[in-house]
Amino acid sequence: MFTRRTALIGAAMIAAAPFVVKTAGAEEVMDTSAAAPVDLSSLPRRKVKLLKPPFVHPHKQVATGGPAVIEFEMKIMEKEIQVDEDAWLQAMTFNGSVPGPMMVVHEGDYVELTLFNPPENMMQHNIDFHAATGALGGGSLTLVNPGEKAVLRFKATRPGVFVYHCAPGGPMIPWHVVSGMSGCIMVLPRDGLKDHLGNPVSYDRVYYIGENDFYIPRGPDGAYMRFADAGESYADTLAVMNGLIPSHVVFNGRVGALTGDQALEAEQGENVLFVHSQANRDSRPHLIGGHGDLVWESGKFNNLPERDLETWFIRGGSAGAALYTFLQPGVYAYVNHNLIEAVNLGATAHVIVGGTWNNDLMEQVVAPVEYDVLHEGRTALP
Ligand SMILES: [Cu+2]
Repeated sequence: MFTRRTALIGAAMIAAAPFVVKTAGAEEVMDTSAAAPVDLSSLPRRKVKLLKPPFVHPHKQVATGGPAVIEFEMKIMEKEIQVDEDAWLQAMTFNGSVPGPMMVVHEGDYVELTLFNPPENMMQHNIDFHAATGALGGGSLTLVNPGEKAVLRFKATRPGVFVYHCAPGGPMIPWHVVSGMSGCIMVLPRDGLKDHLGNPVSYDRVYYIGENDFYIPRGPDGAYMRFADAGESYADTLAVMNGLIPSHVVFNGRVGALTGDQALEAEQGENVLFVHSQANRDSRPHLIGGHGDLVWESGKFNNLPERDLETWFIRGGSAGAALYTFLQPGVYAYVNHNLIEAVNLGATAHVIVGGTWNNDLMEQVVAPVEYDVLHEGRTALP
């Protein structure tokens, strides 16, 4: 039932970190060639092009017709990314972005992913879908060396938002994940989302926020170290990783990825679905000045959503979803409410909401003004 497969790693990698070869080389691969074939030839097939987060490919919220086979393609790219003004990471990515793109299907659909590991890469990769059943979430059927591709099909049987990530074995697993190899899939109920009473709800926009903890080492001069490739970065990065104190905690791959010109947008009155994933570490999203009207904190749509949350909890290795109707215009900060991580380490996004201010919900009755300290200061309470 199990066979073993040897890792293929570039010569530079071997020279830089010979121990990596040993740990990655003994990954168990499942042989399913004796299983009875399944005939899906009667099902319609749809090919979907994935978008770079925070955007999500066009999709129907309520399925029309029966289950289909939804075809996706992803290319694994090992490349350096800039994480902050003074920090770079030898990243490993699905489709070139951190996080990888979000996929959307409906319960009962089949997800068929072609995973490419281009020859210019140095390392073996795979994909573990938390939404899938069996074979390490697909990880043991998709282990691809540089220059190889694999096609995995799984049936999306459970509705919710789920993490996917690379898991090529041993210490490669956490390293690849904190190097950027994670993303999210949303499996919608066929009849769409429901509120706490079972009434249908829909969203006008959906944004995918993937949170990452990075562990970038500092050199003797105190500056962040920059490396020629991932292999060269491994030993120093591992030392920081094992201290469990991230150098950066960011949304969508870098400090400021979702602020300024790249801030999220919405209009007053719109329902916005925020899907938030963290493949490695706990998080606690909070929308400053707003709420989670309906929150699937654990991200699984067969559970009733919680209402009116101020902050919600994303367990490391999971995704959650929060639906909010924006009632006031302005700039909202969407943060990890560990405020050190939000402000000092990077986990802040902005949502710019257009519309007309409602003084009934909030009014600045007196704008900041100097007061008469001698007079008012004496009469004011206490
Ligand atoms: Cu990988």
